[in-house]
Amino acid sequence: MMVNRNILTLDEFTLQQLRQFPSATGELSSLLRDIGLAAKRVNVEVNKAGLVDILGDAGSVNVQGEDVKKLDIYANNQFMGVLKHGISCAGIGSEELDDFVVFNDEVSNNSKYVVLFDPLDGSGNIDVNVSIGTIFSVYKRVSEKGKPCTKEDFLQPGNRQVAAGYVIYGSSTMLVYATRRGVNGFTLDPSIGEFSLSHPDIQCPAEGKFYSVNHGNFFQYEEPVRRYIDACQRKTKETGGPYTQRYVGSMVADVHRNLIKGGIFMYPGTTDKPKGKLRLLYEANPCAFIVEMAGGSATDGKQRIMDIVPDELHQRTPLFIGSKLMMEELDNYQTGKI
Ligand code: AHM
Ligand code: MG
Repeated sequence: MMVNRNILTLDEFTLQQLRQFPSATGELSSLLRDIGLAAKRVNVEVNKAGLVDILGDAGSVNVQGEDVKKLDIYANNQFMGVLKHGISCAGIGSEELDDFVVFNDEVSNNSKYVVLFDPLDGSGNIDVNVSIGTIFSVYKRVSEKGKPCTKEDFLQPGNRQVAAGYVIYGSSTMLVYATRRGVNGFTLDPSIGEFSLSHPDIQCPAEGKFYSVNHGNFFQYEEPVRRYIDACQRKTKETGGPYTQRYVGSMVADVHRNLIKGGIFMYPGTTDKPKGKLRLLYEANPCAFIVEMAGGSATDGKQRIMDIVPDELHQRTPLFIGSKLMMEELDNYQTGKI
């Protein structure tokens, strides 16, 4: 059977989009190409993680107080490296780095964007061969061009994102990428080493049957969340169910399933950690942008995730995200309507 080679690659797709806007500078396309390259390099290492001595603790502890695996560091350096050497990015913020990194060279100081990323999310799953991911968020800088970027460029609310995406290193490797023009998914075709458009114009179903939450924390959740989870378990055919509980423990994988099939993902605050575990700037915001652009929604239980004005690079937030109607039902619990 002849392989269909008419499917657009990521580069072809972004170039095609660019052709529709002759005034665009191409910086965003170039940035995406850089990210795609880093993702391919990380993918190669993730695939052989069980084989080589890259697996295991690197012996250091990251700024969140968690053990750093060697692959986290490798991924962080790859993403930072391509962005630094590219022409579109003035600086980055990363889960693995204490502070923002301002590239501060002539080209970077004239670049349009800053990028925030979690280089390898769900890294607790590396050792057991379960999907992990990279999440990224792109902002147009607000500081003066020609000068080094500043903290204000990074601490913008999520509603100012110009693009966001994630890469899943799973049964196949995928890059899902959103701009205000829509959400598109590309699957890595290993035979040509390119991300190829496999999921054009992704729309999140308004309703689904999946709910994803860590049940182990159930008794630490606030009452409205517990009542909603209880309702999920009681769904019948008549009330849109039955629901299925699915929780990978890699947010990218859980959010991706629910984006494609319809569902809701929750990481609520707990009594121990009222702000939950997930980070606003490079986990919640990019996923919120992608899911909203596909027709879903995302909140922290009180307000829209993307309206939160951040004050700190590593700040955490509770996260509820997914299909529109499921989020509305949850909201009814959280606002006391049910
Ligand atoms: P990480 O950034 O340290 O990998 O943590 C984030 C991950 C998410 O991918 C996932 O949804 C969550 O942690 C799972 O946490 P828990 O095991 O507490 O349910
Ligand atoms: Mg993470």
